[in-house]
Amino acid sequence: SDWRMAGHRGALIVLEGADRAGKSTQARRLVEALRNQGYQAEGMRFPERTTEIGRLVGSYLEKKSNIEDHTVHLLFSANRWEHVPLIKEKLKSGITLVVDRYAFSGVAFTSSKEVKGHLSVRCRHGGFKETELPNFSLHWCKQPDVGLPKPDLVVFLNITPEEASKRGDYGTERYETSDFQKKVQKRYAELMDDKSLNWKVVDAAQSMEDVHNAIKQLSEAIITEARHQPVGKL
Ligand code: DGP
Ligand code: NA
Ligand code: NA
Repeated sequence: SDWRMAGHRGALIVLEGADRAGKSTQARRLVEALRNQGYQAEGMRFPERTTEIGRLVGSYLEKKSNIEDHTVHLLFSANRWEHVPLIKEKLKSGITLVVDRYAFSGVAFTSSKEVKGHLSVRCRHGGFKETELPNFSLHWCKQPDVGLPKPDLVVFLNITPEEASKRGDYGTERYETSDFQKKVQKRYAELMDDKSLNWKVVDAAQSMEDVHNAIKQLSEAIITEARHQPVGKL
């Protein structure tokens, strides 16, 4: 119906960044702005807490339940996988999806965890030796999301932990401490070394309007570029 999208697929646009970078606000504003320009656009967010798997993840984040670290990593990933049919259908029908967090949050957050506890290893000549459990490697963390639809654009909203803390206190959910968020930032920096992905860093300390305009410009360019290309895979 609209000249901008007729017959073409939509783009998969992901917003990433530490907590308090303004992702959710910017995702909403981007969808609104794209629609005003005549594009078909919809928002999506992960974790999507309304499914059965999402409710498990939500209760874990609210600290109402404890779930073993590897297990919850797989649940976050499963929560993305259960939306893949919907993602593919929307893109195919020409809808651009603006996604608030994706697989990169999974890797950045889980790999920032220190595994607590020790492994007791039986020695050859009797007795036990305590060895530390390894931390989560980026490699391990990435595996469950391999094969997910690949974003055409990943916007990283960059904010220093100092700037983030000026925006008021963190909430009370799991991960919402400045020490943890600092580790998360470092992990994102490592993930951005992957040049097979279209990362764009936007300074999230700018005014809300400037951040919005930067993201909108990047998004419009990618919608035009992506529509002739097949959707890739992570
Ligand atoms: P929110 O974006 O406000 O709904 O918060 C979700 C929280 O969960 C946030 O602290 C980031 C974290 N998170 C998002 N995806 C994953 C994931 O795949 N794995 C882990 N461990 N944490 C995630
Ligand atoms: Na949060
Ligand atoms: Na958010």
